[in-house]
Amino acid sequence: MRQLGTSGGDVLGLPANPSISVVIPTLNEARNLQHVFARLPAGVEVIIVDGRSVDDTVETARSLHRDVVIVHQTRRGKGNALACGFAAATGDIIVMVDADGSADPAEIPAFVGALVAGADFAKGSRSLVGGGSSDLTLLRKLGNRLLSGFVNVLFNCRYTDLCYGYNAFWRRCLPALALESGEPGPRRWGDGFEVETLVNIRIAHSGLRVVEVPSYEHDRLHGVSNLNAFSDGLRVLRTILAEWGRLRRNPASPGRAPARRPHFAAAASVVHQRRVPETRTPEEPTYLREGA
Ligand SMILES: Nc1nc2c(ncn2[C@@H]2O[C@H](COP(=O)(O)OP(=O)(O)OP(=O)(O)O)[C@@H](O)[C@H]2O)c(=O)[nH]1
Ligand SMILES: [Mg+2]
Repeated sequence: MRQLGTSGGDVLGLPANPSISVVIPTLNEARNLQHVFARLPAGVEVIIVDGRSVDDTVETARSLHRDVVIVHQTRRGKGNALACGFAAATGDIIVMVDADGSADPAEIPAFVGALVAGADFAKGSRSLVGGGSSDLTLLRKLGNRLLSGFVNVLFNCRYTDLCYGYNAFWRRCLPALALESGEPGPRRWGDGFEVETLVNIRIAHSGLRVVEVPSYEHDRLHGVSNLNAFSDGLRVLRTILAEWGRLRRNPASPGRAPARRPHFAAAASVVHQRRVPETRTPEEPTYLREGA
C-alpha cells in the first residue's frame, strides 16, 4: 500500500506517512465504479463491501482494480457494510466513500491532510467555502441546517453539515464509533442509513478532535436515489434522539463522555486535543473477506 499525505506528522505521535484504506459500500453500483475507481489516489487499499448486489458490481470491481479487497457484509444496510469494511481495513487512516459517484475520491488528499495536521476525524462539509452540492434541494438544505443545529446544541459541537457521510479518520478512533460488524442475523441499531448521523454524534460526544473539510457532492451518476426528504429527515431526527437518550442513560458507552468537550475547526487549523489510545475493536470480525 502506498502512503499518501503530507510528511512530518510524527510530532504528534502520528505516522508521518500513513497508509490509507478506502471503504466503499456497494449495492448495485457496477455502472458507477469505473468513474469512482478512476478518481482514487494511487496506492490506497480499496475495500468494496458488497450488499449482495444483483448486478455485476463485484466482477466490475475486480476487473477495474487488481488488488481490490472484496468484503461481504454480515447483515443488511449501509451501516453494517461500513462496519464490516472498517473491520477489514488495514490502513492507518480509513476513508468512507460512496460508490454512486456523488463523493469525489480526488478529495481524499484534503481529508488526509487534515488528519496528518492533527485532526482525529476529518468530516466532509458541503457548507464550507470550497464545498457544495449539485444534489441538495432547498428543502433538504434547510432540513440539514436545522438538524445540524439541533445536534450542535445537544452535543455541544459545531457541525455545519450533519447529513453528509464523506469522512476520514485514524483507525484508532474505531472504538469511539462502536459499530458492530458482528454476526449475521436481524438488523441492529446502526446497520442502516442512520449510520452517518450516528457516527457524527458518537465522534462529537467522544471528545475527539474534528476538522471539517470542504467537499463537493455530485449527483448520483447512474441508478435511482433512495432518498426522500421527509422520511430521511425523520430518520435522522430519530437517530439524534435515540443516541442522545442512550448517551444520557449510559454516558460511559461509546462515544464516551469526553474529558473535555470536542474541539471543532474548519479545514486545517491545527490545535491538538487528546489522542485515543491505539486499540482495535474488541470484537472478533465475522465479516467475510475474500481470499482471507
Ligand atoms: N453494501 C451495501 N451498500 C449499500 C447499501 N445501501 C446503500 N449502499 C451504498 O451506500 C452508498 C450510499 O447509498 P445511496 O443509495 O447512494 O444513498 P444516498 O447517497 O444517501 O442517497 P442517493 O444517492 O441520493 O440515493 C452507495 O454506494 C450505495 O451503493 C447496503 O445495504 N449495503
Ligand atoms: Mg448517494
